[in-house]
Amino acid sequence: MEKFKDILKSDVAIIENRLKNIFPSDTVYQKNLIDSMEYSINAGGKRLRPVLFLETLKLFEKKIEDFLDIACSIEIIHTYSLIHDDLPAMDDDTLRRGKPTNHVVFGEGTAILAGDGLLNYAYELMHQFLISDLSINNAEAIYHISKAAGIMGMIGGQSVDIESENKEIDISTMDYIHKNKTGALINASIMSAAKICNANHSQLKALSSYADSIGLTFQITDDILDIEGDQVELGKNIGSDVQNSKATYPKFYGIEKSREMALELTDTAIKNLEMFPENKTEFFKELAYYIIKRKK
Ligand code: GRG
Repeated sequence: MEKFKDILKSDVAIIENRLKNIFPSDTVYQKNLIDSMEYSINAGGKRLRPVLFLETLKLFEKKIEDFLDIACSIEIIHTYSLIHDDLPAMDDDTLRRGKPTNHVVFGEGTAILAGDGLLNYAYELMHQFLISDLSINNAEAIYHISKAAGIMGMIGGQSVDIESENKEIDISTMDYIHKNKTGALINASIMSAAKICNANHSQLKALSSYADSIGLTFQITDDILDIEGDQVELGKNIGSDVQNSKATYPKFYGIEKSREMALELTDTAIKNLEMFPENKTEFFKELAYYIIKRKK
């Protein structure tokens, strides 16, 4: 569907345009730090999470321009997590978004601070937004994002992930890791926008289930791409899951069963859209297919 690609391209352009000038420019002493933050933020990436946020706003007919800094904050939090995930103390990766990782270019100390700087700046931006447009819905949206990024979400999942390296873990531990490490921020990208739009209980439930289904599909696809993807197209090294003895879906279920699971999850995601007008959910449907078919 050409329309899907056009919408995606236009959303990404809007997000990247704002990201280009999002950090303070009047810095002297922190210049190297800001350079390292900008290096990773402007390195590309699919911008999946802020796109989900903007498209959910559109689903409820909200003006996306008013909420761009929240969309960018989600991408900034995601980018910090990638920088820290690539560090020698974690996955020790040298390639990300088709470029040498942050610590390879700027050194480990600066890369740690770039991640810290990005995370804190996202909260500055979100609170600046809240001060300018104070409402319970906006506060709830920011709470959702903060919780998803924290110990009850992404950091919680990541901590169990690194503790599980080289250990035999059960399926429910693996599910916990991925639901939180990858799924939580994807879920919050949709749910925070739905909160801003005052979505009702059944709409929230359907959107959360859609988000969880595409989030898990995203992870399963990621695991499969780490085995059979193309390093150049992916922009990151492959084989790192085996190298780091990670618990992955193909490791537990085999590749074919993992593919079947991803297909079933995609069906579930799409079923959850049925309660919304069909002409408004075309993008979300196509996005679910894009995630399962993605090569990068
Ligand atoms: C360090 C707190 C902390 C968390 C790290 C995001 C993450 C948690 C780890 C990344 C490791 C990984 C490969 C996870 C699987 C799925 C995933 C989140 C991939 C990266 O996200 P993409 O594909 O990246 O959306 P781009 O570059 O397109 O934004």
